[in-house]
Amino acid sequence: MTSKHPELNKWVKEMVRMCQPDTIVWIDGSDEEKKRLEAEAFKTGELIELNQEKLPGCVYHRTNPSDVARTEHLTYICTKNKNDAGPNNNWMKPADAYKKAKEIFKGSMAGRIMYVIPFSMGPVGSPFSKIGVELTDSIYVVLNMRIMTRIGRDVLEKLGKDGDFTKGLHSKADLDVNRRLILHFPEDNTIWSVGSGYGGNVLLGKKCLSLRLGSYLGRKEGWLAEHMLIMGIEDPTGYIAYFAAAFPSACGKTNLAMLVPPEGLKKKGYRIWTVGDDIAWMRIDTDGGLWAVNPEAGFFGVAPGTNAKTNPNMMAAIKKNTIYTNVLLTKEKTVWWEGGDPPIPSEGIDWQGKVWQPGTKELGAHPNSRFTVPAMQCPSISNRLEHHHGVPISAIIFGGRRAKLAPLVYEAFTWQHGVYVGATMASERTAAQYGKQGEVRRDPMAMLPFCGYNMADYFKHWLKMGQKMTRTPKIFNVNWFKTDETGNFLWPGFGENLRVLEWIMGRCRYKVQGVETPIGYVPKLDDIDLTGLDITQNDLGKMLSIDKNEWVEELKGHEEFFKMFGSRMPKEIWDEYKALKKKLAV
Ligand code: GTP
Ligand code: SPV
Ligand code: MN
Repeated sequence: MTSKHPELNKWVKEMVRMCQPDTIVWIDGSDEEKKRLEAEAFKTGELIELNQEKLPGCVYHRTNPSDVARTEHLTYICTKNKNDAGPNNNWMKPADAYKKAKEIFKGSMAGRIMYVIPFSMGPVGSPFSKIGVELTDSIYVVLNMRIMTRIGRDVLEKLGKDGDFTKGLHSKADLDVNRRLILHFPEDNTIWSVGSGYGGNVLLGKKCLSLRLGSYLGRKEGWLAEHMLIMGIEDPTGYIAYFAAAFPSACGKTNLAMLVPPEGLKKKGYRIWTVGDDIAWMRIDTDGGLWAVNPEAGFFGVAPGTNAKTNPNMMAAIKKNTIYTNVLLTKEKTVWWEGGDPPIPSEGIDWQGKVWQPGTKELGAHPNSRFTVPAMQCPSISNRLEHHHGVPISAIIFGGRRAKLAPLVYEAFTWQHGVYVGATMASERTAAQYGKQGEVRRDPMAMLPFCGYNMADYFKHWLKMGQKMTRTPKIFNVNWFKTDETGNFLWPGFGENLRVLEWIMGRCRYKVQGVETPIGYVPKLDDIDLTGLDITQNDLGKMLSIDKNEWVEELKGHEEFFKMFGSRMPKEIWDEYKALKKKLAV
């Protein structure tokens, strides 16, 4: 088979010549095809079939132990001009990058099958969707793309003879970390990924297309591609307020997007609708407001810590048709992870393929082990997921892991100040990326690893978007991760976070007042509903307090970060910096 698209056929042919697969298979997206691919992967051991009585339609996969998270140091933006990639990205000249990767791709698929996956980010045919084609030698990738995006025949049909598409090439090659590269060529609408089999490195529709190339396109075309969840909160009158929230990887997007109202707030009758858990594409619609769509069709969520208490909606979703990666495999072919529901299995095989028992020093599941599940299986999924306009955004929420400093919640004074709040985000490093865990690093808008161009221009783009809107969303910052002197979290988090969202919703509807502080508005103690919680107003006061000395110290970090961008940094951001410095001085 080939397609009706001469340019696509020509490109596939060229890539085949380089990678030398034995066979080429065009993916049609059918159920029959899924079964066939699974059967093949069971034979080779690429996948293990799970207990079909307990977990119907579920499969298990282990990645190479040296290949369990995104490798940011091997991820490059390849633009002609180095300054266009900016100090926030690794950069390589396109010609050099192609040459270097070609050496690894050459013959890498010998003895293997090349799968051609046409996929759509966003509903097939929607005016805001983007089409890509991923070539890969991994069945695991095909089956994941099948859940995370819309794939197959309909997409090719939509692409027609001459539609635009992103060219994505992936080969596991030999999975050698020294021969691994994740390359983005925004000027060619092309992605080359080699030497990895881990999610964010190889599901090219996700971080590579929807965020890195997406953000680049967004600036060109006047929209935003963001690392954000999208959720709706319905009040008892039936009114739904939609929020988009950016937290760095493994900092709570999935959990917040599908939270279940806590016992104490239940009688208020709130209902949560999940639109997305990782990526938001946002445009200004004809009403002058900001509207968001989730371009994905599934969730690629962190397993450890997910249980019936922290995330009951996800636990319900992942009972069927789910791909489990790097979790613990039990004797009865079910799965488990640290922080999962009891009982703890008496024995199992860990993420590295070794025998594991309770008390074994090493973890059963890798901290960044994940599940891949169709979004439609989530009980709280919004019917707006398939709607091409998406949902109107009332508030944008930034947040990260900060043991100190950032209060539980505060509201920015204006859009411009909100951009500053997003631009100065920082968070402790998690297992979702290689590097020293726990170290605080600046991660503006949770986009540091995903902004496909110079971040100074990105801040400028955010400022411009604000000017273009006639009705800007309010901007907030939250921190669920503040700790006491002994390192315990002060705030219970998870479902209880609704108490903070309730205040945010009240602010958006001008129903509650805020208390002005140098960094923004915080809630009055009475305005956070603590019903049913073992938290006093005094405790809450601590979570909302602002220590000027700590903030003065923090400002040095802001300055240092902004200076990296030199004269490209927008003046408005420096104005906000100066205004904050002045407020902290009194
Ligand atoms: P990516 O998929 O990597 O982009 O991350 P995400 O932001 O969707 O992360 P996720 O929701 O999966 O968060 C995972 C980690 O955050 C787990 O360890 C959770 O237990 C923890 N977590 C989530 N919400 C909360 C919270 O409200 N409080 C606390 N203390 N931990 C939380
Ligand atoms: C993240 O790391 O932010 C993720 C997982 O959402 S991955 O798709 O691997 O990037
Ligand atoms: Mn993410």
